[in-house]
Amino acid sequence: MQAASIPLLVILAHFPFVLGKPEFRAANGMFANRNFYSTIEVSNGGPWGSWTWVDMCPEGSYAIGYSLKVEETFSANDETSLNGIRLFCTNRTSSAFTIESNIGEFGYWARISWCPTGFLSSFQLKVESPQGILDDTAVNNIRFRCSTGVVLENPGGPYGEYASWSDACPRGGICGLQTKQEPYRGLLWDDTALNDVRFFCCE
Ligand SMILES: [Ca+2]
Ligand SMILES: [Ca+2]
Repeated sequence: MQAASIPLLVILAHFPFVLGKPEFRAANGMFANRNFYSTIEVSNGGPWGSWTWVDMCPEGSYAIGYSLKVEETFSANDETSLNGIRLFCTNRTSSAFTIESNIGEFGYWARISWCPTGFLSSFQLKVESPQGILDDTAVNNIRFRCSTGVVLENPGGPYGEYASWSDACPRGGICGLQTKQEPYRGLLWDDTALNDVRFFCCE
């Protein structure tokens, strides 16, 4: 039996997705100085907040999955919808880290969606336009397209519309992100949390 168990261990070490999710650890900016060759953006982000910090996948790995932190609808008079984006980075062999830039304080992390093969490569934002004296939420949802063409979408907020897709990473894939967040302003103010995001492409 010894001879049979060695190939199995080799397979598990190289394909951690065979038996479900590997253990992902939070990168917490550990790889933030990784080189990238391009930034991909969209033009329909919200007007509030400011750009926060960059978080990057470790060298040699790319984002192949994501999860969203979304505040439930009708949870409050002041809704914020999308609060955070977490990317799952791996080289599909040994490395497994999550990255997330700054996140808002409302809502919960929901399901993870994965590119069946390839990497996250482009994105599209669903954004509610400014509502004046009414309640604003800014970004409500995001779609990703994988390098193989598969489009991923998870449940998000109900408000707003999708606009144009970003450029796609021409080589490699998405390997980092930076969010534009409106910090929590307090009880008497209209909060929106996440307002925009940009992603980085690595070789
Ligand atoms: Ca408002
Ligand atoms: Ca609001």
